[in-house]
Amino acid sequence: MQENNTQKRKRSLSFIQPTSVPTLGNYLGAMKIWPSFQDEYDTIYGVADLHSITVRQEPAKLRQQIHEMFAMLLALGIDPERGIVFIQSQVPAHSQLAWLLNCYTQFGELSRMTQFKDKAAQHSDNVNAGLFTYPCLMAADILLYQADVVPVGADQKQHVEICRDIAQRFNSVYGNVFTMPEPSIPKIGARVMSLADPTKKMSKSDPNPRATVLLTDEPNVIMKKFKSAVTDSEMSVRYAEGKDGINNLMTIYSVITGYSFEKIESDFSGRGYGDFKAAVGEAVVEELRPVREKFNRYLADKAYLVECEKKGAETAGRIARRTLDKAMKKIGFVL
Ligand code: AQP
Repeated sequence: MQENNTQKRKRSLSFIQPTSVPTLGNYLGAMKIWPSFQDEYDTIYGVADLHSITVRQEPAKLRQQIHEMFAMLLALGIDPERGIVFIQSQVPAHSQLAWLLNCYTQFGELSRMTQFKDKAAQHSDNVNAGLFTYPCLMAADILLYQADVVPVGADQKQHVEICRDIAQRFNSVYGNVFTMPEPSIPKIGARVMSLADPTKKMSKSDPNPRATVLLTDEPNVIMKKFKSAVTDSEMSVRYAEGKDGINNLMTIYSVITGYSFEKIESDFSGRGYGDFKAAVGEAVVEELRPVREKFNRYLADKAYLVECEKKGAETAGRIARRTLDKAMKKIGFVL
């Protein structure tokens, strides 16, 4: 990461919560393309561990999942020598700016967030303030680094939009403090659905193991999950309204192989769902094989992981501190 390069490249930033091993949804909707951003942008990738405690986490498991998510980012091809990769909670400026931004965000705008409504319904026994103000912390994550582009899946588009509204409001009072970020959402694969209920998005915290494919699943497990994926009784591989299960499998197959829906329909015309599910399963197994192997290697080298985590937090911390100081001075704090 060149902090002071004269030919300034645009900055891209994305985070992922260490709430479990990432799913095929996280991968196809966001993570698959993250390494390619390193060619064109200054990149920042983060393990969003502060976000993950909006839902109760078991301490030892959370600690392990944070290291695992960091190892997964490296396994995907994110290179700590080319960009910044770090753990969010190791940079205190995230929590500090989040508090400031809370005071520039309206209750009404937060109440409209779909993710808040969904998660509040899912965890009705723990509708905490953090779940409600989650978008302010996410806005802090983005704005601290003056990110130009934020590659995300479709479910996070609303959060990038509220981040823009908060930045705009702050800038209109204090001048140009924050860069306005743009979301970057893939054309296909932006919303991968659950294999057990294809009307619901695939989520890593889904308690039903048959709903998700995890990036660390062994080939036989992946094949089994695809064989039992919920489809319909029509037995015809075609993309159409009301065929949520098949549409989802076609989307997954298309993103991985690069085949158009027309080609998939013609290749599987007159063949049963069994053949198609097996083909999708095999394509996913081959796509994820190198990721799983590299992940296991990085995870085994704890000393290297911790060294990269520390270095990432130091570099991120320097950039974040500059933005935080600027925002605090503008508000009127004494630094
Ligand atoms: N089903 C999905 N299809 C496409 N993209 C998805 N993303 C998540 N689910 C899908 C994208 O993955 C990135 C990282 O997500 P996150 O961990 O920051 O939060 P999330 O969106 O809440 O993801 P999960 O898997 O649903 O996590 P839990 O279960 O913990 O809430 C984001 O860019 C997201 O858009």
